[in-house]
Amino acid sequence: MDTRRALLDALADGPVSGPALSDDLGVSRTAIWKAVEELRESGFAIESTAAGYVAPDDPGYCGPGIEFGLDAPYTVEYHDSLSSTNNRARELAIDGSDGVAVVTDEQTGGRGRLNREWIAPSGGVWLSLATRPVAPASRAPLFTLAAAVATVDACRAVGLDAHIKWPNDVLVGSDREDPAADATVDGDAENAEAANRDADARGRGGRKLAGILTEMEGEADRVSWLVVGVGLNANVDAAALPPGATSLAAELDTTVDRRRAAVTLLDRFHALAGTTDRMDRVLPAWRERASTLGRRVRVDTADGPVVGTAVDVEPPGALVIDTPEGSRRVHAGDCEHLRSTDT
Ligand code: BT5
Repeated sequence: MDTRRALLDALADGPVSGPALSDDLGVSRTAIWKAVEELRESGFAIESTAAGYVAPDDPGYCGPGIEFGLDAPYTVEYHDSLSSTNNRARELAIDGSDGVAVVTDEQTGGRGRLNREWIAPSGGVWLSLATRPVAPASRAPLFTLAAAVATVDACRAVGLDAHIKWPNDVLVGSDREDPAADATVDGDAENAEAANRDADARGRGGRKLAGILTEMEGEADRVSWLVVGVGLNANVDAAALPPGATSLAAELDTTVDRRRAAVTLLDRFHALAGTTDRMDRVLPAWRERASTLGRRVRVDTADGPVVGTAVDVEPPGALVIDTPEGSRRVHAGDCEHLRSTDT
């Protein structure tokens, strides 16, 4: 383990004496001092006290701040602004990095699936994990599902109950609610704006809080690199987002601890998909958090629309849909939740 991470781990347990840590790690005192200075320069304000080095009360939303308290063996590369964390993580993964999370405060060229635009102003959790998993390429969809589970748990950790719409949307609220009806009557502009968002969200299965973009390269029998990118609208003004989208801050009416959300997301992802032998945990965890199962859906696939009742998700992430023509397995596509009367 590198000195900087060992220092962060030691600080999590209380004050750290430089000389004692240098003995424990078998590195020079100068190396410890340098690690302290580097962490301070990255925004993690370590204090020097009579008892030794002490972690700051607020570790901050920065690289070491996110690594502090992280159980997963990931390093975090933090930027104030990037075009796309997926692009940076892809560069790192191609160069051989495994377990580096790229995090940025804002993205200027964020991407969704099929090169759609992803709006990512300052205040969100925009992160991509560069990995080189030992897995066949056919298992790649499981990483997307694991990231969706991890994102729901991150939302729950900061106080908002969210759910998953197959395959990669994390939503809040439901298209079975109809809050728009009341809000428009009293003519309140703020409520009307929220009502419009809700109206637009109906059919999408709720208001979209987060999306996931997985990109990979590999042969059939082996992934060479895989990047899982998550965009979570945390402390973002909902007015800056597209219709039908929302943020944690808008839903909770207060700003959330982005550091906590990012740490939970990375730790949960690692618990589910950090090693291939754990991956049989992904589908049960996904089913528990999904709102798509049991719903009438329409999935637009490359071969045309499939309409029916979503009954299960099967390895490595296919949606099983009961249709009048029989059971269909859908591997990719945009999924719409239908009202029971829709055809
Ligand atoms: C997704 O695509 O939902 C995947 C989004 C992944 C974004 C992350 S951020 C970190 C990493 N770096 C990147 O460059 N990307 C990843 P898709 O299902 O195609 O949804 C895209 C659609 O969602 C757009 O066409 C808009 O309608 C809508 N959209 C755009 N920005 C949004 C936002 N911030 N919140 C909710 N919806 C948004």
